[in-house]
Amino acid sequence: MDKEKVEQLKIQMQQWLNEAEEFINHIPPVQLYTAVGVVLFTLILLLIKTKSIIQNNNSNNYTIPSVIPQVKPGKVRLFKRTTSNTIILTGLSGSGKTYLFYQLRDGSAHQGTVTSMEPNEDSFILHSEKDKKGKLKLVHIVDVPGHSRLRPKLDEFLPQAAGVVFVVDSVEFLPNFRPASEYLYEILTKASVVKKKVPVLLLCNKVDKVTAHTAEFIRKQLEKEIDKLRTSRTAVSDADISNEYTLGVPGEPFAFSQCHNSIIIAEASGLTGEISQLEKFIRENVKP
Ligand SMILES: Nc1nc2c(ncn2[C@@H]2O[C@H](COP(=O)(O)OP(=O)(O)OP(=O)(O)O)[C@@H](O)[C@H]2O)c(=O)[nH]1
Ligand SMILES: [Mg+2]
Repeated sequence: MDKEKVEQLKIQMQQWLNEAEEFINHIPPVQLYTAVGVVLFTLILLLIKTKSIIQNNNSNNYTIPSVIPQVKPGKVRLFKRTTSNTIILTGLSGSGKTYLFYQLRDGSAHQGTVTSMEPNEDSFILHSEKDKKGKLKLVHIVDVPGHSRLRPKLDEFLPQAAGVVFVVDSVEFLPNFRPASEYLYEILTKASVVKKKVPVLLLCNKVDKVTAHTAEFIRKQLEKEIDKLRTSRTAVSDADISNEYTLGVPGEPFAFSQCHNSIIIAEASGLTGEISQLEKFIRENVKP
């Protein structure tokens, strides 16, 4: 009984093969070669893409397990998107990120914002450019809360960042410069920032107050503190280090100019809307 079935199946398959052969013989050779070429090309593209996904995932797993892989499973993009329009606002809690976010979007500070508990994000045309004609590109601004428990959210957005704005409170700078330097150090040593050379703007905010420290003073203090952090962190055993990259030039005092990504410093006031240097940074990194 079983033998009979196998025999029948064999005959059926032989028939199919004959039909397929006949069908192929009827196709003009040019069409046949083109079809084979297209299939091969697609397979090669898929192979290249899969290889790069595996490499991405491997490097992320090895270095920072918490970083979300750049390509999510199921979302296979054949061609890498080369331009991003995401700008991330980061910095300690109370430095004024949410005020800046609303100034950029609405041209007003939405007085009375409270400590943010969730990232605030939106895509829009900068308020100051709303009346401009011509080619304008939407910018995607993400304001990541500074509370230490919410900071891991940053890792979700960094892989798409076209630029990072690190907001510093220039008025309350001295009581906060240690935690601020630590947070900045953490960002500057992240693989997602170093590898893609993401430009960073150090934005000294709240300059409307006369007691605000100058950008130059803030830069020097941050550099000094990062220099100390660099020495102490390198001394810790390798196993405890979550930062993948070391900063600056060994043996030389740390300076932002030694970083491979561009790090610039500017001033702003989210309260009064003096945000032209911030807008310039956004425009330079999110091109229409
Ligand atoms: N003088 C002055 N005060 C400001 C300015 N920007 C913000 N502030 C004050 O700083 C407080 C905090 O500002 P937010 O924008 O909420 O701070 P944040 O960085 O979003 O803080 P988190 O959401 O906790 O991370 C505000 O309530 C304002 O009182 C500024 O440009 N000048
Ligand atoms: Mg906020």
